[in-house]
Amino acid sequence: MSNSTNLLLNYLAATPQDKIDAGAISFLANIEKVKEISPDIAESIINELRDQRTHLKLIASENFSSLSVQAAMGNLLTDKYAEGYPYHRFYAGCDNVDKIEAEAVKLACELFGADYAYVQPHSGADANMVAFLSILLAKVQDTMLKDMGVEDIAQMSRDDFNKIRDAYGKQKLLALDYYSGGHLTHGYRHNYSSILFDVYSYTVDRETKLLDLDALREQLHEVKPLVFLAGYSAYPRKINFAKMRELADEVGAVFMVDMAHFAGLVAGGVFDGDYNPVPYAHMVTSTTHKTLRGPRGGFVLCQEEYKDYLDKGCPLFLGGPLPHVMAAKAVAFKEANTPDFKEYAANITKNSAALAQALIDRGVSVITGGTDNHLMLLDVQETYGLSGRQGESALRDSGFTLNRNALPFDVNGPWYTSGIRIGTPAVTTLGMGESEMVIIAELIDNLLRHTESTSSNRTRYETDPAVAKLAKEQVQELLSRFPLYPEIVI
Ligand code: DSN
Repeated sequence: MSNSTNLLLNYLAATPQDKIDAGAISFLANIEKVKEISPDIAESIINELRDQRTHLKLIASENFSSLSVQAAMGNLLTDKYAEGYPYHRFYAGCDNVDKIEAEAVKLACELFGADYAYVQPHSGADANMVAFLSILLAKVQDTMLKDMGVEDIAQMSRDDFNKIRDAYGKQKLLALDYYSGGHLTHGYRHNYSSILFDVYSYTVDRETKLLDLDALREQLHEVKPLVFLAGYSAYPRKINFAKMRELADEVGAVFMVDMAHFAGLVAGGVFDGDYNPVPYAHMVTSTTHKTLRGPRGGFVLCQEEYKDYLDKGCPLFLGGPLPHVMAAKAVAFKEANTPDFKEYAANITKNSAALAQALIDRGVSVITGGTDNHLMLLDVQETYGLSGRQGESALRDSGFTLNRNALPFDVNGPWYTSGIRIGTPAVTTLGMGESEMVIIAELIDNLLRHTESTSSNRTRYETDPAVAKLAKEQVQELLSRFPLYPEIVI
């Protein structure tokens, strides 16, 4: 491979010694090593960097992890099997993985003030599955085993074990409806959660699009679920978890919170007191890569009573843990336990509020009239006569990356949708502030006002070419002031 195409050597030759950065070396060295086997994959990684540098990332569930997080993930730790949990493994040679996982657990507990953390889940969906199964084991299986006087399920007859399996299928889950902002794993019909549970959903209020705790209380008393689940992927307001726990206690439900979206706001102290789920929920699940800004992955926090059940996540459901990702999670938990991260978390919500207000000032229909967290939902059908899919695509053409999203009671369904969801975690990581949010609002609104639906099937659209061109230039100008990974020169 010639030096002219070797990004690492070019970088080293062109960079003054005191400016050389280990993160940049590590990234570029990785690219060169991948290139030796697969130039196409190396090219795609570089192209992804180019894409993220030239598009404004407004996807509410994405962020930019640090190069330290990325470096912890890309190494030989991927080669190690470590089924079990720290210092209790089904494989030999796990001493270093034991230390890594134990450190990640300790840091997660410190960061969130939790009794116990389980950091093996590979995603938020896996974290929810581990939590659901742990609750079923604790509340259904163990209670039945006790009544039957049996200690080990492996010793049970097929008929007796089937009694437990039958009982699992009858357990009720009450969770936020997908269209009201709940996640797929919260009982969506096309998801495993609706196979595992007899699912009941609560919705937001049809008028205000806000959660109505009085209506929810009534529904809880009617359904009496085993699991009462709070948390969301697309709800723009904060939730009073202290109050929700009181409601759960009234009917003896296990209170579970999925904080995947707002874990960074909890870690950074923006959601505190009654709005911090950790002291109130029996079980809290999360991802690590959204507002928390870590590697792609999941984790679960729980109160002491569920600790031993969570530790069975593997072999119960998860395959081998990913030691490289657990190492990166530990790095991210450490990064999040700093004054800088607190400031970052506060800025996410300041930016979100500023962006929502600027859109409202321009006449855009923002669901619930604003936001308390990192995300907002725009009704693009009502405001511009566009489906969410048309809005998403038109914006992407001009340099915005965001996603369409179903709105409460959406008549356009989950594929076309009537909404777009906007989040501020990534642009806040780049260092943008409230004045940039006003610019972004102007660009989005102007572009969508000059976009027309050109097909009855809610797919095709046309944007005024002059407006699209100008928006693209303005996005590039904005991004040039807030470069992504400026230390990496390609
Ligand atoms: N896909 C994530 C989101 O965008 O909200 C949730 O899993």
